[in-house]
Amino acid sequence: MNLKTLINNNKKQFDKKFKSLLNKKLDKSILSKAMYYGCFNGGKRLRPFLVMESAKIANLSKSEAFVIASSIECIHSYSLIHDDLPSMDNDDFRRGKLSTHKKFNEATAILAGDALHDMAFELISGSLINNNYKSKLRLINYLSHCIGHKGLALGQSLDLEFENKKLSKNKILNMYSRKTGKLFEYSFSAPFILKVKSESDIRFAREFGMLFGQIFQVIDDLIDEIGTFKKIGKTPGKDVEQGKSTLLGLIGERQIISFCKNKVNYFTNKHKKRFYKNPQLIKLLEFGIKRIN
Ligand code: GRG
Repeated sequence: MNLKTLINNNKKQFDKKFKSLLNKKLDKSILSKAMYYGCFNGGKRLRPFLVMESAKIANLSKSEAFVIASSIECIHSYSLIHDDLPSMDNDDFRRGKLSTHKKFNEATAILAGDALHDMAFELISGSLINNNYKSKLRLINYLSHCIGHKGLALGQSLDLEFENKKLSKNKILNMYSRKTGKLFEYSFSAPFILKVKSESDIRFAREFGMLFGQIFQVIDDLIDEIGTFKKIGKTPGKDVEQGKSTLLGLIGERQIISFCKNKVNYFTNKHKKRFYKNPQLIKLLEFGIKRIN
C-alpha cells in the first residue's frame, strides 16, 4: 500500500475515534460547537499519522497513541483557529470552509482555541492509561515547551514580526522550526518518551520529527504560492500579499526542492542504521517533499 493510502486510512480511523471522544467530552454550548467545528473541517491528520508510525517503532499501544494524537490535534486545531483570526493571518477560509471566527464570531473563536488548548492537557493528564506518572509528567512538560514561548507561540510571533523584512536563511528556518517543526517533533517523539526509550532513541525521534516539520513548512510555502483554492482550501498567494518572509522568497522555487532533498540525504546518511531498520521513515520524509504534486 502506498503512503498516501496509509495516511488516508489512518485519517479515517482517527477521525471516527476522535469524533466519538469529543462528542463524549463536549456539549451543546456554542463554545463546544465551535471547538468541534475547528477540529472537524477536513484536516489531513498528518500529525496523528506520525504518532502512529512512531508508536509502532516504540511499541506503544494503539489506544495510548490515539490519546497522544488526539491531544496534538486539539493543539493543532487551536493554533489554526487563532492563526486565521483578523489580528493574525486574517483568513476567511480554512480547509475550504469558513474559518471558525467567520462561522461563529471572533470572541467564540478565541475561546474555542483556548479551550482546545486546555483539552489537550486534559487528555494527556487524564486519559492515558499508562501508570508511569514520571513519563506522563515529562510528556506534559515537553508539550508545554513545544507550544509555548520557545515553540509554536514564538514561531507565530516571529512569523508576524518578520513580515516585509529581508532575513537570513537561518532566521527563517528558526521561525519554521518553532511554528511548525516543534509540533511534528513532539508528535514523533512523544511515544518514545511515554515508553521510556533511551535518550539517544528519543533524540533521534525528535530530530526526525523536526526535520519532517521543517520540510513540511518549506513545501507548504510553495503550495501556498502555486496552489489553487480547491487544493489548499484557503486563499492562495497570501504569503506574498502579506509580505511573509519565506525560504521560497529567499532562494526561489528551483532551489527549494534541492534544499529539502539535501537535508533528507544528510539526515538519512547520518542515521543509516536506524533507517535500515525502518525504511518506511525514508518514505515519510520523501512524502514531505513529494506532496507538492
Ligand atoms: C498553539 C501555542 C499555540 C499558539 C498559537 C496561531 C499560532 C500560535 C500558531 C500557528 C502556527 C501555524 C499556523 C503554523 C503553520 C503550521 C502549518 C503548516 C499548518 C498546516 O498544517 P496541515 O497542512 O493542516 O497539517 P491540516 O489542515 O491538514 O490539519
